[in-house]
Amino acid sequence: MSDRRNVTPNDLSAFWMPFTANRQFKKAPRMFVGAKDMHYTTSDGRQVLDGTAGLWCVNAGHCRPRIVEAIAEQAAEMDYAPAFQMGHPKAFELANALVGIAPQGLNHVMYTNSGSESVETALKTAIAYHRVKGDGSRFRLIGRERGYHGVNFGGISVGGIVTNRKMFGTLLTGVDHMPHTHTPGKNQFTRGEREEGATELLAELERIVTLHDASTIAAVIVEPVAGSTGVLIPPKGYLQKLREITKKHGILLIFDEVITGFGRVGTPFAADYFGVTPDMIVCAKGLTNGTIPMGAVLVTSEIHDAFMQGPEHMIEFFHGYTYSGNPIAAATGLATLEVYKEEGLLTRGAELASYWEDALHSLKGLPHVIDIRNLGLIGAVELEPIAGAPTKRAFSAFVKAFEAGILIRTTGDIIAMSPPLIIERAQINELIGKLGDILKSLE
Ligand code: PXG
Ligand code: PLP
Repeated sequence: MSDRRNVTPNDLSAFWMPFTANRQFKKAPRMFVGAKDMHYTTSDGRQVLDGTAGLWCVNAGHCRPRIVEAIAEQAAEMDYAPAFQMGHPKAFELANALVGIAPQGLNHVMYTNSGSESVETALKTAIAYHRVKGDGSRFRLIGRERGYHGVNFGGISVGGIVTNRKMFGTLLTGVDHMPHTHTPGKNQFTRGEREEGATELLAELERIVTLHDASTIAAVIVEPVAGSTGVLIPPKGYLQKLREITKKHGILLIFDEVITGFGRVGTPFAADYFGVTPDMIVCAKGLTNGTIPMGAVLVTSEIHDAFMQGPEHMIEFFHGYTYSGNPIAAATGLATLEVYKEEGLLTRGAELASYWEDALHSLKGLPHVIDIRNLGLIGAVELEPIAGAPTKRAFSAFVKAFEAGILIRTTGDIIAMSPPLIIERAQINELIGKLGDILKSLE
């Protein structure tokens, strides 16, 4: 056989990296080679405090022994079982455990391998649900400007990030968007949720519903708190009103809790924090502490039961993935939920929230800081963009932070943080203290 390899060892060119400035990265790579609890180890042996829980996913901190063991044991015991027309116990156990921590009424679980796949699953379920109920004219989907729902076609269609959409043609048809919940110029430096704005924002939903007629709309999908586009906190009452409006019109409400799920805002799900129960919850990330890819969609009995009709030998829903409920992922999810439970991590964010809020807002007044936002253990610091060079200032903060031993995340000129829920107060001080020094040193 001829040698088809045309690469040299340590060549970085073959891997086309996701959501990365590839050429810039490969000139000056930033590599992690190890992780433990709150820290990463870099390839040059430095410790970096994780201010972002990886990508909003490592909620219990890194390389937790219980989770590591569960992965190893399951890999040795049974690596894979067919997902279609066969089962294995841990997928059922995990579904029960998830229903146990989910808001009341969300009693059934479908598995996926990511947030993006969970979004597709939820959108398809919504449209199919109306159809099995004999209401096939409800096919429209409503998302929101600045919403992030992953990168697959359905998700970018309901999503509202221009750069993620504009390259990809016509997307899904029959989609409309509500306005995002951020009102710059009105609500800077608000701690948590602001008082005003819910009614005006949702008048736009009523307008969209009137335009298309409610009878054509299947579902509204929102992130309870938009994470990816820079931590946009809804005003008080917004999600409650959204629930009322969707219910009134027979429209399903989907909460995309890929970031907000599993304790991020101080409750198991953001649905609990806001006291609003949607018809479906989309989750991923924290479900397995970010270790083994897995996502899930939680649905009400009403939705599930609507499909359970027709001859019993027939498949009820023609949807699923090769790896839906994969044994290693299911074992990992179970171990993760055990760690969350034993350490009280699903509510630890509530204990730390005010300390976190005070620490973040202490950055007010530093150079270039034009806004600070927070909820639970999520925070964002928005910087004034450099004229003519948007994103550059925040990216340079990111690189300096990495050099100074803290991991932050930037989107546009917004710095976002979401540390593992095991963070200690002293580590919050270190994270915010170092970030403050960096902000003072920026051009
Ligand atoms: N929905 C929401 C609300 C998300 O935040 C997804 C769906 C997609 O999940 P997957 O697993 O397919 O990536 C996400 C993912 C960031 C960042 O830094 C956010 C995400 C992913 C990567 C980076 O803001 N969110
Ligand atoms: N493409 C082909 C050719 C396949 O056979 C399959 C699954 O069998 C898929 C895509 C979907 O893969 P997955 O189930 O991992 O999403």
